[in-house]
Amino acid sequence: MAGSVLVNAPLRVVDSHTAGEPTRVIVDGGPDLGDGPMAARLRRFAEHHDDLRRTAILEPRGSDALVGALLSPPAEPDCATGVLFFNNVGYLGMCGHGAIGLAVTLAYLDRVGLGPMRFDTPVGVVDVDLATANRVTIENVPSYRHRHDVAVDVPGIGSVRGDVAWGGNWFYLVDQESIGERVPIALPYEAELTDIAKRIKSALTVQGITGADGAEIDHIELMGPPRAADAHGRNFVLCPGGAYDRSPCGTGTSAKLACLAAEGALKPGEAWIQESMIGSRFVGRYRKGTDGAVIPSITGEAFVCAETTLIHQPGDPFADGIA
Ligand code: PYC
Repeated sequence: MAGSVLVNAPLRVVDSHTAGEPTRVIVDGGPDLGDGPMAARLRRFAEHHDDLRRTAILEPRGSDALVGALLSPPAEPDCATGVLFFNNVGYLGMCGHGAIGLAVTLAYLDRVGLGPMRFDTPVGVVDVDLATANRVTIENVPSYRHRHDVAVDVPGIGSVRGDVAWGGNWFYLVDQESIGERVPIALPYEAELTDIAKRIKSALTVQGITGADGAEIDHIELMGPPRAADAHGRNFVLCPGGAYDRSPCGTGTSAKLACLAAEGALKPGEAWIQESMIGSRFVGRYRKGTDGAVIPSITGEAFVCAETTLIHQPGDPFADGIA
């Protein structure tokens, strides 16, 4: 039945943006997903409560750029909360901008104080340090370059070369120099950049190029030169549902750090200032992990921008979102 998820249980949400990219945290309401590991809870959420994802994220209550965060008691006892991230087409293992937004939201609600805390996610525990009400550093899950200099034949573009890397999600990272004509990474070129990234994504699928164990590469990251003199790179990240990340993408910056480390192009502890498509920025650093992985840390700012109760009026044909 349309709108069933909201009929008896309105959802209280707090919206924030991290470097321009929105996060919606469900702060009251939501299903009981049991007490297993976060990855099992994510599967249960996807299998039995996808209507909640659609209602909270899709238009008319949400938008394609929005990432949702459902809180769940942590499976790891030293964590402040467990969290499941989702978007307009499905679910994310981790979300860097979302974790920064979540820390700022929990502080806004007085559920946590400044200082260190940990979040339990389906792909591992993330350390979080809330330096001020808005400035956060996350230490992400171990990240690594899976394959280097992988060629993909892209219809309408030609041969493109890039790295496949894990930063909490799977990325194909392309230095724009490897694409003949370089489209500036800037808002007026959103349509062209989206088209290029979508073509690359389809070509990866058709040509069977994946992450480890056949995992789908669901994020495409185009890298170009920075605008600001003190920055090191600017990116355009195509998210799984077709929207571009307004922030420099926390998991995408983690994947980039893993590639820089593998290349010997950035030392442990050195800062990498990553600009986004809209000019917002994250500061990335890494320390060495085990088995060739790096442990990235990402610093950025988030701001709470709305407190809302999502409701359903009887007869609303789009209470479950416009799919
Ligand atoms: O910041 O990791 C991130 C992210 C993933 C998708 C959108 N943002």
